[in-house]
Amino acid sequence: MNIYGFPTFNLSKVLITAEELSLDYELHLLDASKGEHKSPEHLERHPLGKIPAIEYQGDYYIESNSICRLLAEENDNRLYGNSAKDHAKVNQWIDLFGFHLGRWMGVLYFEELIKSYIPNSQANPDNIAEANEFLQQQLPVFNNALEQQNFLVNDQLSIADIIAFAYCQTQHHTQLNFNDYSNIDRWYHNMSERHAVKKAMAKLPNHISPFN
Ligand SMILES: N[C@@H](CCC(=O)N[C@@H](CS)C(=O)NCC(=O)O)C(=O)O
Repeated sequence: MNIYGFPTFNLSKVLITAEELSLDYELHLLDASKGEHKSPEHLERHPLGKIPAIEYQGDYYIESNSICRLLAEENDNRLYGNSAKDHAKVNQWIDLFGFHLGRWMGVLYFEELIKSYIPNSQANPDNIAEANEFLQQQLPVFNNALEQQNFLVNDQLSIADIIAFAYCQTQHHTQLNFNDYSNIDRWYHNMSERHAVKKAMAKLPNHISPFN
C-alpha cells in the first residue's frame, strides 16, 4: 500500500490505523508549500487535489474516514467490529467527530495554525468564538462517554478512537485543551502512549502541521 499526504490530522488517522493493523506501507510525504498535492500526478489519486489518498491493490482511495474503514474491514474487521450494530456504533462516533466535535476542532486548526502560514491572512475571531461555543457544548458528551470505559465503543480500540484522537491532536497547535475534561485527558494520554501511535507520529516530521 502507498499512502500520500502531508502532515495533518487527516493523514494521521490513516497512519495510526495502518500501524495498529501492522500493515506494510510506504508513506509518500508531499510538500504542501510547493503545491505538490495539486500536481497532475496527485490529481489522478485525488480529483480535488487533497490529502490523504492511498493506492491499495491497484486502486486509489480517498477520504480519510473511508480509508480507515476500508483498512479495518480488509483486516478481519479488527478495529471496526463484526456486526451492523458494531459498525453503527463506530460510525456514530466517526460522524459525531466529522460533523460536530472534529469539525469545530478543524475550524480552530485552520484559523490558528493554517492561516498563520497563509500570506495576508488573519485568524477570524468570530469563527474561533463560534467553534469554542460549540466545543463547550459538545465536549461534555465525549467526556461522559469515557466515564466508565477506556475506549469509545464496546470498551475496545476501534477506528472511532483513532479518528477522534487524530482530531484531538490539533490541541498541540490550537487553544483547544482538555483541562476541564479528565476522562478525555486520560483517554488521550493512553492513546498517545500506544506503540502504533508513536510509530505513526514518528513518520510525520512536524507532528500534524504541514508547515515547518
Ligand atoms: N474529508 C477529507 C478532507 C481532505 C482535506 O481537506 N484535506 C486537507 C488537509 S487536512 C487538504 O488536502 N487541504 C489542501 C487543499 O484543500 O488544497 C478527508 O477526510 O480526507
